[in-house]
Amino acid sequence: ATDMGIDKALKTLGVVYINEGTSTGTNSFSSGSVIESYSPVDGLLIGQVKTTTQSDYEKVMDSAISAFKTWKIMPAPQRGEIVRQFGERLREKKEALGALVSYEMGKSYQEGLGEVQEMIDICDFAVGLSRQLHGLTMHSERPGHRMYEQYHPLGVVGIISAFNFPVAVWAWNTALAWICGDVCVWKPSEKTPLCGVACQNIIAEVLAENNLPEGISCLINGDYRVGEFMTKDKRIPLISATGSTRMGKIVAQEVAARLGKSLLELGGNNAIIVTPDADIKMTVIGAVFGAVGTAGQRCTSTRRLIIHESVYEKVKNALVEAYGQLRIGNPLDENNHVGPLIDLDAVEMYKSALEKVVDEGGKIVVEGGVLLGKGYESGCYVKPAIAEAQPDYNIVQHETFAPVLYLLKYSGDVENAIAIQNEVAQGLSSAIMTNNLREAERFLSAAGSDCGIANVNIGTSGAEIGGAFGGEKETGGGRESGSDAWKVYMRRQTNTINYTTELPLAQGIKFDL
Ligand code: UN1
Repeated sequence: ATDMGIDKALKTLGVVYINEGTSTGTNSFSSGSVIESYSPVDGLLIGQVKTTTQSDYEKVMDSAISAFKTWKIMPAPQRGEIVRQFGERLREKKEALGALVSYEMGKSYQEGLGEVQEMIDICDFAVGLSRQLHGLTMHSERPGHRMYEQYHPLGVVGIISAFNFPVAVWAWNTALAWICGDVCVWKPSEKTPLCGVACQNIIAEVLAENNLPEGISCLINGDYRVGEFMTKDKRIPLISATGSTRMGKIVAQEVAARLGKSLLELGGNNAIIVTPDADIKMTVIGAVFGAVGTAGQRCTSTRRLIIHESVYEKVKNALVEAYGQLRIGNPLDENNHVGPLIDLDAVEMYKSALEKVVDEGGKIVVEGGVLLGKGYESGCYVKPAIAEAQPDYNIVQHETFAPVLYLLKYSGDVENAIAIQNEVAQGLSSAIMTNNLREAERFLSAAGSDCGIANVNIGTSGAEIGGAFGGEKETGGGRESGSDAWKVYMRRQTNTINYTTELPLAQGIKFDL
């Protein structure tokens, strides 16, 4: 177990405990109704925040817009220095923030720490990037002309994040946006508002120490109605939203209606293809972590295993055995593998998925169920389940944010497995387990996986921050985090300079006066 008790963690993070009032988080201006945050770990009330009203929101936007004036003209490497300090502060507070993530969201303490590590990693990445916001130079077709492009800050970036990664997804966006010269307004999930307050407190401290306006980082609280203040606000050129496909479709339309840009990270329906000569031990580790890690609440969680008939029974038996060893319970106790779901609604969706798969003809191989009794008082702990199913079942086509894994069988060539893998509406993460070079390359080729992430001999979850993260189709098409994902946070400008005394026109056009 962690020696970072939750009281100590909250104190370290400046988050107000329930008996002592309401957490505001600096620069949140919130004055609306109260959101209470209950822990799915023990069902207890942790704390509360106030929602942001429309007039609070106007104050937030004023502070963001005014901060942008200072921030956008600061040299990018100096902005990088602020992000470096933020990363340092995260290193100091890693245990406390990891514990709060674990307690408020329900993922294991190890995974809570892992999430903070992703924040630290993206800060390091952003610091280096702050000296590499490169544009190209081109050769002009006109004599005595120089042509090049540069990237300028975009403005206020709106970030809407989900409960399952309550701190890391914000950091992926905000660390890049900051070095790009943008200021950010963040609406964390209303299911994990205290994580938002904790992060805001950390960055506010760094900004104050550097005499910078806190409007560089703003926090707003509430549900989708508060998100709507941003999606409809034409002062916000970019909205980055993570969550369900249903939410993403609404956000995309609202932002598109005013010709804003959106970066969407939506649902996944991620599969691992298990080929005849897959390493079964590696397959089981990858599949079990992918399916039950974070209680199946990652957008990269493994939902489907597409197994060749020749190894089907072997893989199934190994999985049943592995599931038998899973310890479900308090995620702050490091002996447990699986923590609770986020809330009782999530438990209902889990139960309904298991009913549906049976209704459609599926067969349960590892029984699910809600856990009751001592240690499970919150009502949010469920048993990870496995069902044998057919690829075209309605429920298999659907993303259920819970530890439910579907076993699908294929025969013949790997192409058949790839076809099943691609036959869903979502396109986030995918994997193949094989020692056969031809199969692996086929899976990665243009005729292979249609997902944003395609792995060989690795599961579907646990991507590193250095690559671009995101997916195709109903996953929304956005890319954030590593590679050149930064470009979406900037506006590109093409510059042509004439250093002659003539004014030749492009395309050889003559216009003599
Ligand atoms: C998410 O679930 O929204 O690849 C993000 C992973 C993590 C991030 C998941 N690095 O599983």
